[in-house]
Amino acid sequence: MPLLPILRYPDPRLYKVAQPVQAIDAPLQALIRDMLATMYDAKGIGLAATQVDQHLRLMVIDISEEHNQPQVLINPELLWASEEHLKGEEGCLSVPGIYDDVERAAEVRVRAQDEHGVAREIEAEGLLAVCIQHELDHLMGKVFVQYLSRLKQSRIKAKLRKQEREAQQQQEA
Ligand code: GNR
Ligand code: NI
Repeated sequence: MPLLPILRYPDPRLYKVAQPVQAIDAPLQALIRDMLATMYDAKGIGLAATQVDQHLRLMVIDISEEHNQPQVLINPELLWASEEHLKGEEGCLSVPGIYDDVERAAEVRVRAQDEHGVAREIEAEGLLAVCIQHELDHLMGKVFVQYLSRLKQSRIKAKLRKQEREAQQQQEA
């Protein structure tokens, strides 16, 4: 199962809007398998197709301690979000090493198809609610740092560009 390269902020491809999945066929099943393997390898709790440069409405999530409860959400639709909001610290596999507070709806209800094409409704709170909203944002071309101040965003960009440069130089040496 090949691991997929994860796009890093501020890669412009992270700003693309994902298109609906048209068919749950063999290539899509392969993408789902590779996304799950990539998410587990990177020790993430979620991964949106956008992050692996596939601009389809697809996300994988596993918030379990044992990493044995994968959830696949195809063509997810936000049905409802609570008025109550909560602030919590977020990170992102596309923004390595950066963590900051984001305010999100405390509870959400989402409709999506699973990997078999079966429609289901998910009522989420806590970490699952945060993760679903974080992944829905990726599918709309939004990265969590875009909720932070312009100053923080430019500092984060500078830091990640420096990391990128140093990794490049390491390879050349
Ligand atoms: O692994 C992840 N952890 C996380 C922690 C708090 C809020 C959101 C997340 S999602 C992130 C994986 C990721 O980047 N998904 O897009
Ligand atoms: Ni993310």
